[in-house]
Amino acid sequence: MNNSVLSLLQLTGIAPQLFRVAEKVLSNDRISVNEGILLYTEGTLPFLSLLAESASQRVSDNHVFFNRNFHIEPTNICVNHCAFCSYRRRKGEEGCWEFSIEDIKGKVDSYKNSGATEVHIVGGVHPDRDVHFYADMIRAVKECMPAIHIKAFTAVEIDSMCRQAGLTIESGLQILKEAGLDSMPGGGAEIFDVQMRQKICPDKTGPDEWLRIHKTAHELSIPTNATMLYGLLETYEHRIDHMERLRTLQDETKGFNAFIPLKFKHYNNSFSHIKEATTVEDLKNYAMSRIFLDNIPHLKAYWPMIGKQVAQLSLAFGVDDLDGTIDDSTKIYSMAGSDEQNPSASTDELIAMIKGAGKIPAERDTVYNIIKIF
Ligand code: V47
Ligand code: SF4
Repeated sequence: MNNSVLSLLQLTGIAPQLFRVAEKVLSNDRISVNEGILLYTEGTLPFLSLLAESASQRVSDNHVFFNRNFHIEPTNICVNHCAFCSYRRRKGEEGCWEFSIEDIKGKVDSYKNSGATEVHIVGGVHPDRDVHFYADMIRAVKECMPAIHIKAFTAVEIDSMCRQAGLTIESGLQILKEAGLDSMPGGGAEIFDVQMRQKICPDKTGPDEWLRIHKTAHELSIPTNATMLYGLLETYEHRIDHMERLRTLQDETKGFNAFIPLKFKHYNNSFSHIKEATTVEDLKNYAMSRIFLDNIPHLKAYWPMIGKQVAQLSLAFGVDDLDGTIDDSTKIYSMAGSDEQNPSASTDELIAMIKGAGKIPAERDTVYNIIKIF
């Protein structure tokens, strides 16, 4: 099959250096940093789609995954000052919130009979909530829904909550794991280049520390995801550098489940003057992520950020995961101007999106065990 694809590609008259990279991808060989940059700059959309779909088929065999989940954002009070953030508030500022553990229990209770298998908990870096507070929160969630998978806290939140308790990352993560933390989401990675970070998130946990926290989680058998914020000042070289660092860690630990490119949304933040990436750029970026990250099993399109139509299109560009039902429970993107102001999708809607793209819908748990094929 790959040989016939290569013959077809030859007929289209693509440049010899692109043909050689295509040969590598179609034979399951890893591409280099320079080849990644070449594909980003020279690869056309149909060409990248073809390569990304071939890479995706090897992992997911035409399945597209989703789960039933809801989000809890415990607070939007944050000590950091990321210039792209529309969500952060100072303590006492209008529009801030900080849920107590009782509040969180009430929210979880309302999902008891919803069929949700996962709760995603991410929020701001609170000035005075430490690891013990968050361990209590996790225990309270498990008390309400003992079978729920808790995917919680970015490396940036973990970094701060451990420091506040005077604990190492390893001890802090161990405490959270014993309380019931099952996995970690991929946020806070932004773009790893330090000069870029200086401009967009100067006081956030740095790239080496972000990677070290994920490595420590993997060593404690806590699987994690990884993200990349794109469409904000960075170059293709920065994106490939970011993915290269993730690919290197994944070779070592195999602890990342999914990669999630996060499209910069510009409403109501210090970078509102920057135009958002085009849909063509979104699709190219998904394809490149699938092609370059040959060792991270899944590629997720986070539909509340890009909208359901682009998410459906992304299924032809290497994406094999649409996240979940989410159920109107996240504010981080609606406050940054996402089209999805009240993000919620029924399972029927997700199934129709996947079937409409010619793929097989598969409901999964957080760690990609298949629950049901539709
Ligand atoms: O790290 C904040 C991003 C992330 C904006 O692991 C923005 O399954 C775009 O961790 N425009 C947090 N992005 C969200 C997160 C996440 C989301 C979905 C799935 C998973 C997963 C994890 O949100 C932050 C930051 O990169 N973000 N503001 C903005 N204006
Ligand atoms: Fe805080 Fe996260 Fe916003 Fe940065 S992106 S200011 S860490 S809430």
